[in-house]
Amino acid sequence: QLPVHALSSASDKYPKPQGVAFTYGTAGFRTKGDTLESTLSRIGILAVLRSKKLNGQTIGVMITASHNPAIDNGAKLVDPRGEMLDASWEHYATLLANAETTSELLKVLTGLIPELKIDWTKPSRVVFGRDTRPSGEALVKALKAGLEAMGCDAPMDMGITTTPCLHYMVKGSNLKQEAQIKYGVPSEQGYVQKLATAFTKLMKGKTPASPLIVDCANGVGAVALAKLAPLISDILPIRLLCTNTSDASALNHSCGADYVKTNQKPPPAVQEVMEKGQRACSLDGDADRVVYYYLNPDDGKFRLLDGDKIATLAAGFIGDLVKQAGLSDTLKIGVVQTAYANGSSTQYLQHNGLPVRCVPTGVKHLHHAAERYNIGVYFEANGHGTVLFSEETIDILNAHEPRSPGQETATQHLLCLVDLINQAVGDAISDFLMVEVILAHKRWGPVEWDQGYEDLPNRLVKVNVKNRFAFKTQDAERRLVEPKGLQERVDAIVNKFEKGRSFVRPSGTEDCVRVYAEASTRVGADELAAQVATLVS
Ligand code: NG1
Ligand code: ZN
Repeated sequence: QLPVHALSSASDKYPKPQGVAFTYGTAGFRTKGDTLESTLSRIGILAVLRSKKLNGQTIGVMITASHNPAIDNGAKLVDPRGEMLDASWEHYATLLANAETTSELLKVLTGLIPELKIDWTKPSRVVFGRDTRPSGEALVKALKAGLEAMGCDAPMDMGITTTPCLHYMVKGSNLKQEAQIKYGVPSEQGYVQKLATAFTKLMKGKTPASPLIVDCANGVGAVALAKLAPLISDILPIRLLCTNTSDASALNHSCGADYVKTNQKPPPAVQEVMEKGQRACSLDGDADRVVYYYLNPDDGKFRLLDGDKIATLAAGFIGDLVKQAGLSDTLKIGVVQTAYANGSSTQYLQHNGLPVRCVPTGVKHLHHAAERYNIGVYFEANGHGTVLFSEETIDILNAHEPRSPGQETATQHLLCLVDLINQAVGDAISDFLMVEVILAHKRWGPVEWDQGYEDLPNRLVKVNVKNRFAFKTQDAERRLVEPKGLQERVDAIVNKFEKGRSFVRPSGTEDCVRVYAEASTRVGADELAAQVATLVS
């Protein structure tokens, strides 16, 4: 039965701060790190319930605030197959986090256990990790208090690790022994080894690439790459920048994927060393997101190769491999985007015969939609994403009897890609290795990659409003249904701009409404965004 005594003392030790309401949103809980201790202790409680509910399968907890400033922190739960927590449980997370007192918490729990039909006799397994944020250590303590109070059997602490590595761990821990041998050892070392091996196989016979600059956002990506980069340095020399994880204030400060995407320029530290035509990429604070960029060899202008460009590159290359393997009638590829995908990228994909679906913002929506294809490519424009191969697809590839050496090679390449690309969640490191493989196979530099299509000029602005929840959307967030009448007024403005497109949605991670606009010219995109923003505020 519910260990009331242990739970009470854990809860008393980590009282909920008054006057704060926590919400489990798109990225789990996220706010100032020093207000999150009670929430973490309660996440510990919920993780145990979730594990028991799922018959003792391993559940993950990742403590990170990704690209946000060092002072923020956050936490999210990872389900057994390495995916985000099932949406139906987000509500319970919010419920537990907001119980004002210990007795209220116990009351909520007493109600939840029968409601969720939790069998208390089941075991519970939890693995957790954190990024490099200073508040992480205290939050781990609080989490452990919750886990221990619930009698969790030996929770596993991965220490400082990347978000995707934690997801990999969770997925691997829940595989049966035979499947696990194929998948890789569920440990950080196992993951690094798996990536290095797959990358080495895929790069066999290719000329070593020119050096790649990687901006680690002064975050945990630096720690992970310090282990991986030496294993592949013969094939891909990597120049690691922004690797300062000892100075907390440096995290995501004037560097990282978000800086590059938002400011449309290289971080100062990269700018200093970057040569024209050389490719660079920037990770975010927990290494689950990546964007590429380069300086145009002719005029030195900054060119961004964002998540959309990565998606089109990957979908094109994998599509070609499927054809070469003789499997294009069997394996269907699809691309999943959000409304933030540049209109040119969508058009380009459709033009190349690739089915494209648009879903609401947030990795979980993209992931689920991508699972419906044999091979599902999904990326957010900001660089979160991955390529999923369904179980059936992997079986088909393994059983495929090639009719020519060409078919054989293509099939093997596809199987190696399954290992290289994180199947649980997007991984900045695994993603950039995939990009490097594709560029090497195509003998492309960033310029050739960039030539597929030209991004429409676009602008993303934040608007502070009184109540962002008053904004309700439909059609994958592309249209407002509330406030009433507002969409019609947005449409009227959009119609004045050539190739104009704009939409308004409430952020799931910040207290604001976002306005996105694109148009045929820079001036047009800016003007459209400004006009729609004025309408909204
Ligand atoms: P919100 O705040 O809901 O717009 C942001 C990003 C998402 C996703 C989440 C999770 C944009 C416009 N939005 O969501 O794509 O990455 O954070 O981190 O980039
Ligand atoms: Zn992130």
